[in-house]
Amino acid sequence: ISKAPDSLAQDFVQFAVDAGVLRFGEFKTKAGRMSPYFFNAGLFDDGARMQRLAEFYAQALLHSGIEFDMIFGPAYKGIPLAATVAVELARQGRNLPFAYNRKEAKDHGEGGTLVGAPLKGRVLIVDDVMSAGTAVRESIAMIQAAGATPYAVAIALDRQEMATENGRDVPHSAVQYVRDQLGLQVCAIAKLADLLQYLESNGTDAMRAHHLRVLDYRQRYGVNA
Ligand code: OMP
Repeated sequence: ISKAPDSLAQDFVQFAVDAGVLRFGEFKTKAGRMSPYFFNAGLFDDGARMQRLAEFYAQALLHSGIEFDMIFGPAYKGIPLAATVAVELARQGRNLPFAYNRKEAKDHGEGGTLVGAPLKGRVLIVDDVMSAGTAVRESIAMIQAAGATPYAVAIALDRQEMATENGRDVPHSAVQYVRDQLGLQVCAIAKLADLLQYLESNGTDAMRAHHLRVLDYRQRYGVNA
């Protein structure tokens, strides 16, 4: 059963809220912004949730129509994501190689920083959230150094907010930068717009209050996307 991208995104937001992965309150982001919401993918922390998460990635990728030859998971958070998405795609009849990196190079045993299948062809990077895009840039460099093609990025949530360069806000998001300047295709299961739609249509007073705060935040830091 495949769902329209819109309802997939709404289901995903609901799933993330239920799992306590998407929270509302006051949070400081990596860029130093006070955000009324935070998405902590590390809290998808049991087998059933991981499985469901991988299904969402696979479903979003299928809808996107993006073609790729293998999967890469950047350390650390991308590693279980790449592995479980590869398992889910195989379950759906698309068995593809996957690889990941270590943060520190090993000087014994197999050596090197890359583990898994050799990097080649069109590589899909699987990560959780892209904020400034720092992590993605590192993955791109690793893939290029191995002679493969950084081709696409799959993330769970696109915050659709201004990236920062040298501590200053720039008028585009990291996702837009990766797509428009670096030429990679980007697939997000959900984005800020989906979160706003969820909060608006939820109907409870608490969610309506969160909706207003997230709207304010978008007013201040959001990009047109
Ligand atoms: P970049 O590597 O700069 O793109 O930032 C990704 C990081 O943003 C993640 O690894 C988190 O530390 C952080 N983050 C979230 O995980 N969820 C959010 O909702 C917001 C952030 C953030 O700090 O911007």
